[in-house]
Order: sequence, then C-alpha cells, then structure tokens
Amino acid sequence: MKKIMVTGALGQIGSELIAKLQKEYGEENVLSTDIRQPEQSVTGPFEILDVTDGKKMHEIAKDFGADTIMHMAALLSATAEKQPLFAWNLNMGGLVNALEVARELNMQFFTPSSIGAFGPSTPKANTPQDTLQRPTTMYGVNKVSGELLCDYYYTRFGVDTRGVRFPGLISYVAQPGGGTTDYAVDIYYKAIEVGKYTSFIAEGTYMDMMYMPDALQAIVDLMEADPAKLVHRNAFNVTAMSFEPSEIAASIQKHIPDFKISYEVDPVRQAIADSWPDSIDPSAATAEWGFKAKYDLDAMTEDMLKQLKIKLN
Ligand code: AKB
Repeated sequence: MKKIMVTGALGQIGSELIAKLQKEYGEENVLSTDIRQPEQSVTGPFEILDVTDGKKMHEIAKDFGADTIMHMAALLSATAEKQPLFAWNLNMGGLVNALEVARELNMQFFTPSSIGAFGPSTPKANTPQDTLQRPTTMYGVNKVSGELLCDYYYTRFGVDTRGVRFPGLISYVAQPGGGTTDYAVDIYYKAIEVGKYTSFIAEGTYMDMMYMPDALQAIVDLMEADPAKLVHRNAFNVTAMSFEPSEIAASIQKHIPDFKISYEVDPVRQAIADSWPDSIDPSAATAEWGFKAKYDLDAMTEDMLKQLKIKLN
C-alpha cells in the first residue's frame, strides 16, 4: 500500500485529491500538508508545511514514512503575473525542495504542469505532446522549467517523476483562486445564485477544460501506470473538452433557459488565455497509460448544476 504525502492539500485540487487518495489507499496512508490551518477539521493526518522550507518537508515525509509525494502547492497563472518574483520563488523553490525530498527518501513523485506551459508560438489546435514551449507568463515559465527539472531528476537520479499538463479544472467542491480558467467555475455559481454571469474572458476564446473527477482519476492512473510503458513522463497532455464562454453558457441554458452571459474582459487574463492553446492532443497519455475522460461539457454541466443547487441551498 502506498504512503502518500500531499503538499498544498487545502488548494483546489488538493482538497479533493486527499479524499480520492484516502478512498484508494486508506485514510491513515495519506498525509495532508498545507501552509495554512484548515478552516474545518480534515480527515486523516495533517501537518502545517511551507514548501519553501525543504528541511521541514524532509522531516515530515520521513516521520510519516511516505513513499510517494504529490506536490500540488503552487500559485496559479493570474496571481503569478501579479507577483512574478514571489511566484518564481514559491513555484520553483517548492518544486526543487519536493524533488530533493523524493531523491533523498527514494519516493515516487507527482506534480501537475499545465496548458500554461505552452505559449503564443505553440501550434494552437490539437497541440501535440512534443512541441514548441515558449510561454510568455511567469506561470508558464515555471511550468516548463518544472517539466524539465522533473525529467532531469528522473534521468540524472532515477527519481520516478510523473506529471500531467492539466487544462482548466472545474469542480463544485473547492473554488480555484487566481487562475485564468476560473471563469468556467464562477459561471456555474452565478448561474445558480443570480441567473447571469459577466465573463472576464472574451467570447470566442477557446481553452481546454476537465471536470475534477476525471483529473483525480488521471493522477491515480498515471501513478499506477507500468513504468515500462511510459515514454513521456513530465508532462502528459490531458484534456476532456475545449469550449469558449458562449458555449458553456449555452450548455447552462439547457437547464436554466433564462441564464444570460455578458462580457467585461480583463486584459491581463485575456492576454494569458490568448497565449494558450485552443485545444490540446492527449493521445500520448491515452497510448502510454490509458487516459480517458468520462465527462464532456453537457455531462459536466448537468452534474455541476445538480451539486451546486444542493451546496448553495
Ligand atoms: C490557471 O488558469 O492558471 C490554471 C491552469 C490552466 O493551469 N487553471
């Protein structure tokens, strides 16, 4: 049975990943860590950890007897653009500490990359697994550097590093903070709360997205995959759908016919979105470890609206 330590456990992915891992591997085998105290009590073991403190990270991992580290703590794209130096220090400092701990304690390693690892010169449609990566955002620079660093730890030290390039992740459990794709989560909340939404991303801007249950399954499947089959490691393109704001609005209107969308574009997040692909090609992930998403846009909308109605009422 794996013993897994997760950083950034109270974040958008972390908070749901913990529950998924506890279900797969047992509550006592999953250690949550985060820089802040949880607002509500968390199930399973929890430790406060600032990921820029490599010594403490090592101690916590060793005391727990972890054989796997899932490093989720990071600033997202829009926040990183506001504080680029802080983002570099946190995103890269945290990552190299986690890789060092994995090397020292011989642990399996996962960290997410992102569609943000691509840039304006990357082919925009059906972006291949191996292609030009010259991102123009600090977040993207962190993600490409991170992919290379993870590959380096694999080839140089034999650390079993694995990763995916996540698209925008949509969930009704924890809200994202400071991302460019966040509009596709906000829109569902506003649809239930007020029946209308003002999008900070312009009509016609396509980005890849995935529903959280598919993202969590992808992490588990990749970590369980036979290493002999992995040609790529850091990081696999994964996606479930690509849409632009009026298409998600149309999907919501199938359930809430009076729902209205309007636009007030935020130039910073729009520029980030414009630099990212319209759609990426996940065929390497499918071929090498069987990746397949279950939810398309309409299936996701149906579940999001159903779950949010329960949550918000
Ligand atoms: C963001 O918008 O920053 C993230 C991402 C696509 O990496 N959701």
